[in-house]
Amino acid sequence: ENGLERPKGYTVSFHYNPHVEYHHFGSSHPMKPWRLTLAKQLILSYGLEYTMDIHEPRPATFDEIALFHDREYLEFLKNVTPQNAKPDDEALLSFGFGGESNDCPVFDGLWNYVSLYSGASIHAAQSLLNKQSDIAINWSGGLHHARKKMAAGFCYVNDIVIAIQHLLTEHQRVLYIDIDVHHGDGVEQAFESTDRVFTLSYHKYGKDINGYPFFPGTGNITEMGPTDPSNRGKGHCLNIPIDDGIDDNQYSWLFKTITGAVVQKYRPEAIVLQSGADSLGGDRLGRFNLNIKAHGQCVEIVKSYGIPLLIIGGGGYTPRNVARTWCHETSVCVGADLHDVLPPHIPYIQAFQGEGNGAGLLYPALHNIQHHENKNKDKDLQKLIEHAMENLRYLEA
Ligand code: VJV
Ligand code: CA
Ligand code: ZN
Repeated sequence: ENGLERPKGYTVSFHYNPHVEYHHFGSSHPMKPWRLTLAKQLILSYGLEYTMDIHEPRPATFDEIALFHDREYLEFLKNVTPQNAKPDDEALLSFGFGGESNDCPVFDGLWNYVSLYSGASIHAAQSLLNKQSDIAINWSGGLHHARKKMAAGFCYVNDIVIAIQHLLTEHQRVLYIDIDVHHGDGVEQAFESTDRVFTLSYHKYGKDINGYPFFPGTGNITEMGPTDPSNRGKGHCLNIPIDDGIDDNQYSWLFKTITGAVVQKYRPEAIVLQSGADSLGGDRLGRFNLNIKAHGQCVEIVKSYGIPLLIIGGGGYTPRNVARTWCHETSVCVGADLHDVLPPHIPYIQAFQGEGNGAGLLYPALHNIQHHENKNKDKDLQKLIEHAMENLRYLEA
């Protein structure tokens, strides 16, 4: 008896193919698929697998990925290897590979990697559609920057867009919510011309320490998709630009107020939540000061709407905290309370030991680690909320 029982009234399903873990972007690349190994080990150590339906989905096929992506791009993606890639090849560059930044490297098993995480998102969406589950989870997905024929920002195939396309076969309106610290630009663009998907992204926006805009450089509050009044997608997109150092209370206030208003006005039939963990304090690429429970509160709020929910991962570049967050959020989904002291005998326990006060705990105080000065004043956020509400008026007309 571990105190974890199957919650009554709704079902949670977990979609994960462990082969994703074995892929490497390159030695010092910040995107580390083995963070998924850590997350899975924590989830298993707390016994959460007994509270959900566990699925090991097969990789997505070429045709399944071509539901969104360009076939020529996919042929390239499928066939390119570190051995045959020519660094100044025009096709390579035009598809978003190589170039000055090495954001999207060509690595061994690339096609296998993209088909594994996409397969899990498709399978999770199917499980919601055939009502096998009410909340479906895929921590290996959430690659929100990928375009129809281009890789961008560590993302090669946009599993979110494909999953939403599946949900649209039976649902009239799908709400996409993105709490990754980066703007969910690829998903926004894919659905910019339809009113059947509303995209809502919270992200860091503005000049970075080095004077360059924070990646990808888009997502101001004024960016609401197409401006042509005849475009059905007009107004079905909301961006919430946030400055460095936002704290738990401010983020929760923004998230609750704005997401609540969108749900009330748009009345989605299904929700997709990209829960990128790079919005946590102490993230290697992030700029916010959020603690794990504040991040998890977003999941709690979205779950409380009682609408079919697909939860996917995304960014997250301090692997131990990514694992903690996604383990906590899995527990939020199934309605379990986890002990702050990590269970004994977890594999890779040393990964959770090296950080002063937080060592050996599930909920270390992340807002103190690499603290970013909070540049968000409450009165600025109040103005931001008012502007967001103003933007939502388009939904009523
Ligand atoms: O900021 C950028 C692009 C540049 C151009 C070139 N310089 C070198 C880097 C800046 C404009 N890219 C971002 C991409 C972030 C992608 C986030 C993905 C997600 O979380 O939203 C969803 C999964 C960026 N920030 C940091 C890096 N790139 C970065 C890339 C590396 C690296 C270190 C930092 C690539 C390779 C290696 N180190 C070895
Ligand atoms: Ca975001
Ligand atoms: Zn990110």
